[in-house]
Amino acid sequence: PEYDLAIRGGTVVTATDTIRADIGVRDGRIAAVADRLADAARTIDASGLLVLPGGIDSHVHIAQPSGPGIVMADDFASATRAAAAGGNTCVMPFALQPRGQSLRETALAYRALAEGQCHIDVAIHLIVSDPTPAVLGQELPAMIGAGFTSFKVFMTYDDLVLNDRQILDVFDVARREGARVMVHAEGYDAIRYMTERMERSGQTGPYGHALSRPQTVEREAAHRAISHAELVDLPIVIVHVSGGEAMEQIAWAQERGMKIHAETCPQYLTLTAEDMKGLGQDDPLAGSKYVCSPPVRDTASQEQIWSGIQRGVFDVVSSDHCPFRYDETGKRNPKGRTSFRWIPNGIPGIETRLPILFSEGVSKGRISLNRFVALSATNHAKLYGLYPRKGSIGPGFDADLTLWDPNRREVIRQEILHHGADYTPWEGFAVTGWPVMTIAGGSVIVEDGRILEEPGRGRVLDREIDRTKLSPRL
Ligand code: DUC
Ligand code: ZN
Ligand code: ZN
Ligand code: ZN
Repeated sequence: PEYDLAIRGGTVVTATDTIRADIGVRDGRIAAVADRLADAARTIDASGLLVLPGGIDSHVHIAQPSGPGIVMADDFASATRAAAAGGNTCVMPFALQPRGQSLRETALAYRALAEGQCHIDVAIHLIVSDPTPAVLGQELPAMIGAGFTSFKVFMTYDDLVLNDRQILDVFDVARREGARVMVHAEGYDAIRYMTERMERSGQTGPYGHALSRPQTVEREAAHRAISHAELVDLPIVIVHVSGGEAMEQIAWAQERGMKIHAETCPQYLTLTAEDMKGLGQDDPLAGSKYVCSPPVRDTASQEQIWSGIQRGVFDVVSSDHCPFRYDETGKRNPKGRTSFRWIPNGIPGIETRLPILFSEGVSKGRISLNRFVALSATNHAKLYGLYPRKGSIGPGFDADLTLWDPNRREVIRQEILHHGADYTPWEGFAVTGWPVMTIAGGSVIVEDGRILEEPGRGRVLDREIDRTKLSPRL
């Protein structure tokens, strides 16, 4: 037969087109997209289904060191298993540089952790926490050249925060070397001040987390990051934007022609700070299941973020999957009972990102199918150096595909998920639209929630710098 696999009769959706077509796969790549195809060794009937580029989640945390006594709930096997079940074929986690440790050592050790353990391909970002002269002068340029072409910097957290001069210095390296920088924009000193104020006033429960990090601290940091990016002349991505205030700063910069990209996440479209009050629950730490940073806001913020998605302020919707269990090693840890400041920040969402975005976005008529594909796959590939290998459907692309039933109704429940966390913040959340098959590199790896393979197929991808693509048209 001419093809290893043919997917027939589906509606093929890319960021720009929606067509009825068959897809022929050979040697793990898409060989043809056509009206009618020659013979294939295996045929999948996709009639009634959408055929989408596999989801790419460019912001996930896997097996990341998270502080004494706190264990991240997913390793590479479980995170990529859950991602695949949720319709994804590529995820991008972070190799976090502990202060005092070489960036090279960090990156290589993290890659070794991933090798052989993944169900789907991964590409690794760095987190730069210690921009010493050696890191700025040699290590960071070397690692960028070695395929770690993107990294994140933090404007808060004791162990990660960079000061303004350090941010300018790493931006400068990124500009010279052609790397993509993601910025966690929340102001460190303002958060510390507010945290102490909340603790003094007795607001120590999970909801205090929201009060300690109001939109003001995010808006200020976003503006500061934008200003630094303007000075250095570096396009940046401001990640996990939670509400209208930071978004307005980004829109303002974009209107002035600055290349500021923005990411948001399903939690900012569907959850609110009220969830952190744990109303009606016996356990005073129940609200900790929703603690993430920036915090989730309110329904007005959700609408603002939707309007930003519709206006094109946002390029990508990622999960910011950052899974901690609700047991004693996670959210409900003993120190967390004394103050919210000890509750680990982050929620699991790698498996539910696509269904929530599809249901709230496409099924509810807020965004088109094509925009869904752009926000969930194509733009991730373009921003982070995986395009035109991944992120769309056409000859030459990896055969990473998700068959999607746009009409299937599901209720999100922990018991149907595949992640390592012991809860989902979306327990009981009803969606319309669900992934029914995930195909990675031309192989069916998930069918109807069943994982068909042991981990090991997924590769760790090196990326190359293409300076002409640093500011892709999205
Ligand atoms: N930032 C993230 O990107 N993820 C989880 C926690 C955080 O602060
Ligand atoms: Zn962050
Ligand atoms: Zn953009
Ligand atoms: Zn994150």
